[in-house]
Amino acid sequence: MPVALITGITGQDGAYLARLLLGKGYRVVGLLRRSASSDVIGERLRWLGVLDQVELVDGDLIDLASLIRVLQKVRPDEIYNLAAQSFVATSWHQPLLTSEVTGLGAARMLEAIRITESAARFYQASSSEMYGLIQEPSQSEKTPFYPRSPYAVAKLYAHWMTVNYRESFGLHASSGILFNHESPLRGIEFVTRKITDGVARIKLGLARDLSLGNLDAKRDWGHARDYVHAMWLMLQQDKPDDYVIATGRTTSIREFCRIAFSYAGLNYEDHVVSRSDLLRPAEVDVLLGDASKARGALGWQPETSLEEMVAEMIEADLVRHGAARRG
Ligand code: NDP
Ligand code: GDR
Repeated sequence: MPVALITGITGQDGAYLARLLLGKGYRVVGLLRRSASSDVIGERLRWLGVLDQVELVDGDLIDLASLIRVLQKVRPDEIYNLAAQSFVATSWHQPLLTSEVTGLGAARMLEAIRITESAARFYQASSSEMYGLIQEPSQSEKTPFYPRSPYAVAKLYAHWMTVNYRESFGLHASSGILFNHESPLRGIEFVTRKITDGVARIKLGLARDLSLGNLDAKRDWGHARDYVHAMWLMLQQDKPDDYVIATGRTTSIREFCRIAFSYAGLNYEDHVVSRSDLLRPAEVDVLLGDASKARGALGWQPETSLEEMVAEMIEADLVRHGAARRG
């Protein structure tokens, strides 16, 4: 039975990836950092019905010794490094922590692989944020990077360390440059989930308005369920490589609002307010991914449209708020 270690298993992608790998017959072990809020740990895994099928081991990307111990104990065949301080806006408030976890954390895991002489295949969760101030209208693996936040700078470091360890030490290390992907399990602080949660609250009469920042930014949004499949495909290849994963369609926040509010029979212009205090110090104005390489080499393509995903997210938020209201 193949063994997979997932860092960030309690996050959105970790939960979907765990379910995918369990379905493929893997033993799935997740790295879990200590938290005082143990009652909410595993909420996403529980939502997907797989919490009791995964093993959780103590560890933290900040603590190299814990990573070495986990690799010695678990002996994984595949390592998916998804853990990160992943919220771009927070990275300006906590740039050093973001560098420690999102940047150096990946380097620590790569070092742990070397030190333990593990033959595990390694996946690094790279990001379209690395393109930042875009240098080409459509971004592929060949497009130069221009990061615009401490988060993106940290991700770029982790990306190049992954490439460097592959070239220096022959590690089977791949980097997935994933564009934004969402789901009902997306953190509430990210704009899509903030919007679908807001739509549900307004529809149920629990709120009237929704405050957002920049409505003109554009993102290439896909579904997390489809994107974790691409992660797995990358580690099944004979040769490690880097791949862009994206839908090839870009949509503004404003248009996302229009689609989401109209799904619930509402007009976004009656409810959405743009607040200057929610703007970022530096913005990524537009992202549009070119995933031709992944389509050709991995046979990967997105299965879920933006409209289908929005509907799924709103339905889930209506259930959450409806259930909360019933107490
Ligand atoms: P989430 O923010 O939902 O999950 C982040 C995970 O990292 C959580 O499990 C969190 O644990 C864990 N974590 C944070 N700090 C540490 C630490 N010091 N040690 C161990 N674990 C830690 O992210 P997503 O699931 O959305 O994204 C997964 C990865 O993919 C991230 O690296 C993200 O930056 C990257 N990415 C995401 C994209 C997206 O659109 N979703 C696009 C491109 C890249 P806890 O539950 O304890 O907080
Ligand atoms: P992003 O996602 O920064 O692209 O990073 P986020 O959803 O936070 O922002 C997307 C865009 O929406 C604009 N925006 C708002 N964003 C938030 N969060 N809240 C608001 O109220 C709001 N109003 C407008 C932002 O300015 C931005 O332009 C995500 C994360 O998952 C990263 O970890 C990942 O690497 C990238 O996607 C790809």
